[in-house]
Amino acid sequence: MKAADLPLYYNAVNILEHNLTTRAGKVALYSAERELTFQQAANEVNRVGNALKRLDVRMGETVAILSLDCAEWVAAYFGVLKIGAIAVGMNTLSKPQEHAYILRDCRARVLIIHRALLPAIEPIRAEMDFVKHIIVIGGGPASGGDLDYAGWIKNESTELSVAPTHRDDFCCLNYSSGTTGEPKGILHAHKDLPITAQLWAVNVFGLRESDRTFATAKLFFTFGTGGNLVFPWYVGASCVLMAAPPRIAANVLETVTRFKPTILYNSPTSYAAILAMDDFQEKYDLSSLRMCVSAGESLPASIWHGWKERTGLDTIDGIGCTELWHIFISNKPGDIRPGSSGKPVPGYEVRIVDEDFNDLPRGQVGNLLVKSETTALFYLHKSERSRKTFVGEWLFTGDKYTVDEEGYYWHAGRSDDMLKVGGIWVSPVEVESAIISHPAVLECAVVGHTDSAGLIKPKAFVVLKDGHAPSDALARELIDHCKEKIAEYKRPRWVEFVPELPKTATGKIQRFKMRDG
Ligand code: 3UK
Repeated sequence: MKAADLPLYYNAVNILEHNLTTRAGKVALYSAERELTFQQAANEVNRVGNALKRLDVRMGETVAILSLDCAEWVAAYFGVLKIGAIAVGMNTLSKPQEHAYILRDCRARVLIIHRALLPAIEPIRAEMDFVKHIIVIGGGPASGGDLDYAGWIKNESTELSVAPTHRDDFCCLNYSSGTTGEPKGILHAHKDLPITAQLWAVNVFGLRESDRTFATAKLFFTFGTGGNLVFPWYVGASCVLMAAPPRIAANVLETVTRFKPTILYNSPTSYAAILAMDDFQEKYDLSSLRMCVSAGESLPASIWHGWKERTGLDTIDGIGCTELWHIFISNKPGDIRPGSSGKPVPGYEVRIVDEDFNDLPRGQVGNLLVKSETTALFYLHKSERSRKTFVGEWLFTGDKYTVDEEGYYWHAGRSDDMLKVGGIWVSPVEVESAIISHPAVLECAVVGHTDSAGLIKPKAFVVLKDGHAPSDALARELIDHCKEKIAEYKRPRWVEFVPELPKTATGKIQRFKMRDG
């Protein structure tokens, strides 16, 4: 499928609404809190759209969503799209200062937030210059000037005409972290949703109407928005949402047992956490699953085989990125090389090149470039950075890859110092500044280190100030110190005390010298 196959004036709410003619009464969304049919979902989307228009939200404006995965997240998302506005899916794990930056950068006037996340914005309320309306999901009377979501949409009409959006109009904005500096805003157009759904979910993965998806990747990641909302609804299938954190393996297994999905989208870290439980196959019922997906970081072959042995299920590992919206190199049911990312998804072109953009022969490791109609156009408010990443028609992914004689692609790390931990970006610089804020630390460097499951986790090399001696207790204290300063998944799992760090002549820390191997 190509963009030109879509109508010139296309709105991605069609992914929901095309279901109304033939399967309006089918359950579209399952969750512990609410269940919605396609008709109910469409009605609530229209109510939200009307309520947003009443707040004077216009085409092209942003609306921020900071919520656990729930029916209201979905209604808010498609409500925003339908009126031609741009949905900003915010990361629920971020700290208040990151929220403050993003709300300022995207200039959302309306913030739709889950009650459970209110503490994350209390400290920054005074800094939220652009936000004029806060809508609170999760029941109960809202405090101060905030509006309660249910009351806000209650008297709105379930009729709403779709905004005349161009297929190239932006519809969603996601923020992705970099090594230094602020997160990068990545905009996608309405066309990118059906194109990624068709090219990967239908043509490669074989998603079908009878499927029921469940993703541990949350809806604020495009991995989650695609895998667990846009793709199932594109083919008339249903999705299962879980508000609880996916870090806890029991939450994931209980949800599978209770809601019986056929497809599980998961990260390698979460597969490893489940495999670490001795008796999960006996305690939980995974018999509804027919196929699993892994993305966000590389899936080691040992985890692929461990999962196959214990569950009998095949896992499709595919690499995606926010800049392309979804998966662009993937294994395929019936054609899997455990440990590899598979082959380019038809519709995406890829190249492996040296530092001067010359194509490299098979077997050599180089920089991965991708060409696609779904590539974002730029990073919002970051022209310098954009020019380095969006090189003509090619996207510089920052990933190192090699392709074997049979055409399978193998991930060989990153060309920057960024780490993917549990499928989520971690900047070594951010972890280093958390560690350096401890009074015993002179300087430090954070790099990726492979754990016993073959997964990358942060490791800190620390130089202590005079008068402080290395000890296990101090190592633990530094890790606890990080937990207070930054999101917990970013904390170092190991601390190694060293007398000095390797540096360039100009004093720049050479993190690559401390990596494994
Ligand atoms: C890494 C992988 C090896 C790689 C994503 C599926 O992860 C997603 O998007 P992000 O923008 O990160 C992109 C980067 O993550 N990566 C992702 N998947 C794999 N590395 N094997 C993999 N299977 O460094 C890539 O550049 O957070 C994943 C769908 C949508 C997504 N946004």
